Amino acid sequence: MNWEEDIKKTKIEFEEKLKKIKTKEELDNVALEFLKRKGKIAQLKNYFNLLKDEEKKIFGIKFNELKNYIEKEIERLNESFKETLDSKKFYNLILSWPGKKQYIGSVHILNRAKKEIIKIFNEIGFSAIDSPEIVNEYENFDSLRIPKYHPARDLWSTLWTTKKNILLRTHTSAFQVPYLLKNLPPIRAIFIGKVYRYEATDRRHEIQFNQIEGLYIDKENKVTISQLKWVFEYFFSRFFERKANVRLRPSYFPFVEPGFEVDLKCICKRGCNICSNTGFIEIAGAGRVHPYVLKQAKLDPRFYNGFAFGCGLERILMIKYNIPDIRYFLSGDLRFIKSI
Ligand code: FA5
Repeated sequence: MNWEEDIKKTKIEFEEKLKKIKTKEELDNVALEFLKRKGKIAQLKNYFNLLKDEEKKIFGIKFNELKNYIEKEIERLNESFKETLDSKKFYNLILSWPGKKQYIGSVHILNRAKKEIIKIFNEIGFSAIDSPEIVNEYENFDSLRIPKYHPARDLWSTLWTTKKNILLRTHTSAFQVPYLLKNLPPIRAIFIGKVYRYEATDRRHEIQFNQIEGLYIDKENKVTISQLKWVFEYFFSRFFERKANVRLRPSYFPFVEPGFEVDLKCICKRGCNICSNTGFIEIAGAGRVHPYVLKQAKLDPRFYNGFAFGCGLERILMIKYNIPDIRYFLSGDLRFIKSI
């Protein structure tokens, strides 16, 4: 009955076995062998019943030392097995899983379309110019022959800022005079950007939408309405990727004379929802720049002449992609954004 010898032997035996362990399963077996209820450590405990009181104390210390040592070693090995298992899992993940496609976002359809439109107009010599969205009353109205109290102001329901005479532009035409004041003809420019109207929204009307403004001014009566029609036909043929048929219908805008509504022939044969069964889709406003506007830009209407047009960006995208409701554009609905 030599407990000291038994404690030593148990420790050596444990260490020998520990050295040979290669798998987690082997470790579990060794742990069981030493630590289970009737395992090697539990057997050593029997000395408590056999030893005298003074020896019990020393034995208790040595016994606890061994037990703690074995438990710690097993725990340490257990941890290292866990780590290798985890790293194996990690490699499995990379090597064997099919890659999960991440949606990293995309350029919004409105921005894509703007780029595309600029490219088309560049081809026929129009430059894209940045224009401000916050303008003054003169730029948006007065410079364009829409004085205060003129009923035509009602055509553009306005969002005013808290600053006197400052508003969110209701149309891109607000940049015609400021641009002409800084640039001498010949001018071929487009301004694309947001405009704002204080009006009820529906399938075809938004409170914030985009317009493409075109401005062509040259001297000596070089610019003609047939050129205006050609520009529309060229632009729409390229944009819709089919031959576009355009109709100019007399209309009224205070800043052009004569003024037109530009209609695009619908692809339907006998009428459809998009063209409200008329065969044509109203797509833009246009006309010959009014002499009053040229004068505001310090240009002599006897020598200068030109045309301007304003087209709704969302409206032409609705036709191109068959979008039933203009409100989808700003909805932030990913199903819509991902679909086009
Ligand atoms: C104008 O804004 C004129 N500035 C256009 C113009 C420019 C005429 C130069 C002559 C010379 P209008 O309000 O019709 O016109 O708007 C032009 C286009 O913007 C419309 O043809 C339509 O395509 C689009 N649009 C108008 N209101 C809305 C709205 N609430 N929501 C979406 N698109 C709209």
